[in-house]
Amino acid sequence: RLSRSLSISSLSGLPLWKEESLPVQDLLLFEVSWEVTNKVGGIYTVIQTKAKITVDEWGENYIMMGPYYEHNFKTQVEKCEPPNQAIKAAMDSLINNGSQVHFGRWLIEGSPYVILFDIGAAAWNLDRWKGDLWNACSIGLPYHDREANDSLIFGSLVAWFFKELTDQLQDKPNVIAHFHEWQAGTGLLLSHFRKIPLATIFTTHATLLGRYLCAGNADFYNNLDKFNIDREAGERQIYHRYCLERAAVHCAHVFTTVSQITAVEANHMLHRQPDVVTPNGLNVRKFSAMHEFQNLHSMNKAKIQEFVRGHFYGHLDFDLEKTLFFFIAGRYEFSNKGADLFLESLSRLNYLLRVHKSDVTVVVFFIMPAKTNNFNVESLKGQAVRKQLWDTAQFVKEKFGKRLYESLLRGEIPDMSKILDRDDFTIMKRAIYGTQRHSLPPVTTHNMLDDSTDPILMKVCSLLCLMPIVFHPEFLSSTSPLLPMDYEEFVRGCHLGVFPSYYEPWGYTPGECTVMGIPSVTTNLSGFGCFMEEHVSDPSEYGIYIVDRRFRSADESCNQLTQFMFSFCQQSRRQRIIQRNRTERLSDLLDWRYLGRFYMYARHLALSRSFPSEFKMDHLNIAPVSPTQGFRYPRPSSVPPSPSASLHSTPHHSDEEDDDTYDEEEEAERDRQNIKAPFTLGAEPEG
Ligand code: G6P
Ligand code: 1S3
Repeated sequence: RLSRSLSISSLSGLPLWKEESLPVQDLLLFEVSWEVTNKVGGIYTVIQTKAKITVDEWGENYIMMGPYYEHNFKTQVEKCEPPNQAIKAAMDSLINNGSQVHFGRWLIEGSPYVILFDIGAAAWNLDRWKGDLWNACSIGLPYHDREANDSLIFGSLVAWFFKELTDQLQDKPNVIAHFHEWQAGTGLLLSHFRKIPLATIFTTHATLLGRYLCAGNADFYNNLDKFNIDREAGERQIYHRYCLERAAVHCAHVFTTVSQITAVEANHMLHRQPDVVTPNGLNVRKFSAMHEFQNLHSMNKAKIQEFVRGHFYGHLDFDLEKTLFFFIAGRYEFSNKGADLFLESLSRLNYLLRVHKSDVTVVVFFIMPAKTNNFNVESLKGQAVRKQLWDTAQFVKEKFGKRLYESLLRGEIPDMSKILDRDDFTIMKRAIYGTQRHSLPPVTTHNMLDDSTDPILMKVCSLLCLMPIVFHPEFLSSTSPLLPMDYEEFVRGCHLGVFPSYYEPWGYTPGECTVMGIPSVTTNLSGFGCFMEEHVSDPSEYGIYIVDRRFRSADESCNQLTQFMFSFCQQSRRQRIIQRNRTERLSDLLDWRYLGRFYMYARHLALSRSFPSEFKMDHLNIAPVSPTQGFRYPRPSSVPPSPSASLHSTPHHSDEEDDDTYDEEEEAERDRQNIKAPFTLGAEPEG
């Protein structure tokens, strides 16, 4: 059955899974996360992008669970009745006992069912539920920790729901419950102690202690085995959260994490080796613009150029045709996300560009949400000034065109020096005078609440020379009056995403760049970077630059990043176009249709451990999978073989690419033929 379910992707030769090999009609699959319909960080992307393939496999037997927020529900969910009587009865039981539970279809691709629990409406149970938690596993939660208390309310409602549901079902069908991250883990914990018959999976997307220790500038990876983890958690006042996380990890039938590097971390911080690594994928169809993606780059770059014209008005002493746009984006964790390293490298890059008298300008965007009270006047004014210049140009152009036309109708070539009159010149001069500026363009686009202590601003101030920087401390939106683009459009319009993270269990940002054909920088401390190192022979040739932050000093990493960016600036337009084509070719590797297999394996394993008499791994015809196994993209065939190419640790393109006969499609086809054996999952693909 498994081998029938394999199909080969026409794009890269990767095997894609079409169907689940489990008897899904006899099962219910629940996925529980604080980020279902509720965007907080990267887990939202995991759940949202994976929905489509999971619905394709599980149909109506797949249900997500999350917290209810009225605004999210109204804007993202279509209310409906549960299709399953047992689910309805379980929900009714909670509702009849004073809780509020909502059911509907989440309006994302795949339209999965969601059950959302109202945390506020159940808060009156908190003290009782704290007692239950204590009695179950001796974990006490302090009064002031709102997040932990919410997690307990959510978990108690989820466990209660599962109790009611499984009482109704009486083991038919069996239930798999997949919990993400510690906030959802309480539900797993309570279900375990109440002996509710579930096959449970717990996925950690980052360990609590790892995140805290790295943000505190600890030399984390060199001391993984040396930390006194209980003491570290206590000193950071997160001991109770840490206990919830560790208990959930140990109660789960199957424990998974998103990358190999986080698996090592989890082993030290949580004292359990993950059973499966479940790398994060993307719903690639959403991003894949086929051959249009180069055009999309051009169109969106033009929008960014417009913004830059306005933002830097009065100081536009650079050529936008020779300007590259670099950006960093994500949760605002200054050192964890590598914003510190990026800024330092930008300063060094600026120096190199000047020394080499480069005519390239780099404009750098920081898209990291911080506390603000709206856009600042100076930024808005910049766009207004640009708009006024545009309107003036249009007005004069209209007049000019009309006079020229009339003159031609009369059979005359007009006297160009007279075709515009004094008024026209006055209007134009006034418009130009209006662009005079006595101050420098602002670094931030918003009024920041903590500007005096903001780490990006402080670092910018401390650097002697820097290229133009725009700090946009809010997520992007196509309805913004300042930069009206959504994130995807923005990424497509940029040239390079730079994500030199120190703590990054996976890291979606470079992956999103990849599927949109935009080169990016990542590190060998990010799950994504390690995954690419493993599955792509020469990632930099495909536009994935991996900074070594593991085995080099901070200064050396900074120089390496500077060198990557400097070499990128030296590429010709043609080389950039070719590199974007190559980057986009890696998309299949990040597709859930390919990576979803690891989730499948985790489910199989959980069933075999929780219901061993019904589900045996050998009967399921499934063998352990390891991300270290199998698939590898070859070096692009037009790149010369070692040793000459080994001199280039940075973007390199052969002479062939400067030859007009060079054909990218041909190269892609040649590379497809060279691709190495794929992952195997118990069965070999048929033909
Ligand atoms: C795309 C478009 C080309 C354009 C190029 C600019 O490839 O299809 O028409 O010339 O982008 O690339 P650049 O790297 O200079 O933004
Ligand atoms: C986490 O979100 P973050 O940005 O706080 O989970 C993401 C999804 O698994 C992961 O990509 C990221 O590295 C983690 O850090």
